[in-house]
Amino acid sequence: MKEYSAEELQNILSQFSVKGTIEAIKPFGSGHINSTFLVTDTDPQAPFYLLQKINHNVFKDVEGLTNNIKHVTAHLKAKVAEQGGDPDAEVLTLIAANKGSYYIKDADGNYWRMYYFMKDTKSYDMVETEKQASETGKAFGRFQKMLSDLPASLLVETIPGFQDVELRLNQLQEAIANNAVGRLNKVQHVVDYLLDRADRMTTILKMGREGKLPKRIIHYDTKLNNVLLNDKDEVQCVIDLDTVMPGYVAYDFGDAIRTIINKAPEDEKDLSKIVLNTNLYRAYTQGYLKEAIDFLTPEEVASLTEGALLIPYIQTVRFLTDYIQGDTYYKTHFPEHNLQRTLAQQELYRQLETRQDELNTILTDVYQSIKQGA
Ligand code: ADP
Ligand code: GN1
Ligand code: MG
Repeated sequence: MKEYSAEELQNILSQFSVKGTIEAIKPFGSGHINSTFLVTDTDPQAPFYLLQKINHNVFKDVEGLTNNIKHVTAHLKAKVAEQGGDPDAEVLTLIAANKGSYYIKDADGNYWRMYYFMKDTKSYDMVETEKQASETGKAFGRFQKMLSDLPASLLVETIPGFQDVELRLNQLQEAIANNAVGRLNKVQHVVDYLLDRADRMTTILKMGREGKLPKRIIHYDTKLNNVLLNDKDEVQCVIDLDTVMPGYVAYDFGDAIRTIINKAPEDEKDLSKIVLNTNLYRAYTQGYLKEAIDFLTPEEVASLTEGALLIPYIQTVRFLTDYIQGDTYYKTHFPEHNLQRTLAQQELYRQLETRQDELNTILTDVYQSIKQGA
C-alpha cells in the first residue's frame, strides 16, 4: 500500500466538513480491503473520525456504493430511533464532503470517505468469549431484521456474484489456467481437494434457483471484526457496509461462523490450533436466532449449517485464487500470506464437513428452545 504523508492526509481531510483541531491521522484496524485511518482531535471530548480509502480495484462503482450506504444507514437510523435507541451510536454516519457528496476523488484517482469514529468500542479479530459470540449473532440478526423492509431496488450490487460458488470456482479455474506467477504446482493438492467438492457445494445456489430460499438484504461480510462491541462487550454497531446487497441469509450465518466457531485467527499457521468450539457456535446461533426467528422460513433455518460449510469453502477458494494469481486482491503482510490463509480455511472447512450433523443438532435444539420460549 502507498504510504501517505501527513500533508497528503491533511489535504484529503480538508475536503470534508470536519470540525475541531486535528491531532493526528494514523493507520487503524485490520481490514483486508480498504485502507483505514483514525483521525484524532486535540480535545478528547471532540468527535474523532475514521478516514477510509475505498479499494477501487474491488469496488468499481463508488457512487453506487456510497448511495447504498446512504440508504442503508438512513433506514437503520430510523429503525433504531423508532425502537428508542441512539441512532448515532448504533449506526455509522457518513461525513459530507465539501462538494456536497459523501466521498472525494484525489489527484491520483483514489476515492476517500469518512465516518464518525465510534469511541469506546472494540472490534475483535479473534473470538474470546461466548458473550462476544452471542452479541455478534444478535448484531447480525437485528441488522437483517431491520433491513427486511428496505426495498432491494434501492441498492446496486457492489460486487456481483459475491458468494456465488460457481463464479468463485470459475475465477479459480481462470487463475489456474494463467498460473501467472508459477505457484500452481505448490498448491495442486488444495486445488484437487476443492474441485472434488465443487458439485456438493452448490446446494444453496440450487435451493435459491428452485425458489426455496428468498433473497433478502444481507451484510455479506459478517466476520467478527465487522461488529463494534462496547466496553461491556455488548453489540453497539455493525460496520463495513460496502457489501450490503440482496443474498441468502445462510451466507451471513456461514461467514460469521467462520470466524466464531474457533479461537484461532483466519490465517493460523499451526493447523493443530484450529479446533471447533461448539459452545461458541451455540452462543452465536442463539444470539442470531433470537432476533431472526420471526422472519426466517423453515427452509432458511435448515439452510444455515450448509452456509457454515459453504462460506469457509468459498473463502478457501478465494484465498487460493488470490495466491495463484499473485496476491492482487487481499492485503498481505508477508509473501506467503494468502497460502497460509488458504491452508487455515481449508482446515476449518475440513473439520466443519466432518461435523455438519452435530452443527445441525445444535441448531435444531436452539431453534426449538427459542420457539418454546425457553
Ligand atoms: P475493511 O473493509 O478494510 O475491513 P472496515 O470498514 O471494516 O474496513 O474498517 C476496518 C476496521 O476499522 C474495522 O475492523 C474496525 O476495527 C475499525 N472501524 C471501522 N469503522 C469504524 C468506526 N466508525 N468506528 C470505530 N472503528 C471503526
Ligand atoms: C474481506 O473487508 P474485510 O477485511 O472486512 C473481504 C471478505 C472476506 C474477508 C476475509 C469486500 O473483508 O469478503 O471474507 O476479507 N471483503 C471483500 O477476511 O472482499
Ligand atoms: Mg472490515
